[in-house]
Amino acid sequence: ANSVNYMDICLNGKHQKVVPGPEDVLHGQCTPWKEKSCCTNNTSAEAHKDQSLLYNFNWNHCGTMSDTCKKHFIQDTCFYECSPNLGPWIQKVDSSWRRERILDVPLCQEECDTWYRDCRLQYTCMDNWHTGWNWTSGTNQCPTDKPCRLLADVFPTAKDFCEKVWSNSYKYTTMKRGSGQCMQIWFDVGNGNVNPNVAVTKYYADKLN
Ligand code: FOL
Repeated sequence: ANSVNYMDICLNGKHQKVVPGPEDVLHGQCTPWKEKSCCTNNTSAEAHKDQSLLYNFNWNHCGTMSDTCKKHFIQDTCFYECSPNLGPWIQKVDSSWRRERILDVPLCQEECDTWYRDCRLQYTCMDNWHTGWNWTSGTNQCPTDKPCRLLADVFPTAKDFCEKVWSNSYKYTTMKRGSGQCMQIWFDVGNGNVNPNVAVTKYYADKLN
């Protein structure tokens, strides 16, 4: 019954709406959230740009990131900005750019494993992409004492990558897509499919009560 407290909530972040609701159009990979969304169409469009205005974050900080890898980061951005199903994992934070964060969202194993598989041969200089960059140019650049390395060397395992890249937004799990107990950043809606994360949020919200 009290699970309602955790359902249909938007993160109090930099770009999220105050209350989730339908959007006539969401761009590209963010379209699965259009029925009930915490992101606007403008945010969804920015999420697909290399130099997006969301955080001025540059995926290409160690050379051009492959499209195969980048599509997972775009999907993560859609999930982070658009999902109304993050209630059980929202925590207050004292930060310059957001009032709340997500912590330990249980990510389905395949979601993390395919993301890591598609990115492991890309390059990065940082094991936490939230902090420590050189922003003097207006976008994130590697600090001089942090050389570009193979992502698989910076993050030796898929678990290491998914958990550390956004400072523990995600928790790696061995639960499978469709189990109802882990979150998917990738899913299809339409053809009778509903957002699978609604049931996951309900499951954890009920447990918290
Ligand atoms: N995806 C997920 N899943 N979780 C997230 O928390 C998340 N966050 C972002 C994007 N996708 C996400 C936002 N990313 C800075 C860097 C990255 C970023 C937002 C902001 C940034 O300005 N970093 C500064 C420190 C700022 C501060 O903490 O005051 C730096 O020093 O690099």
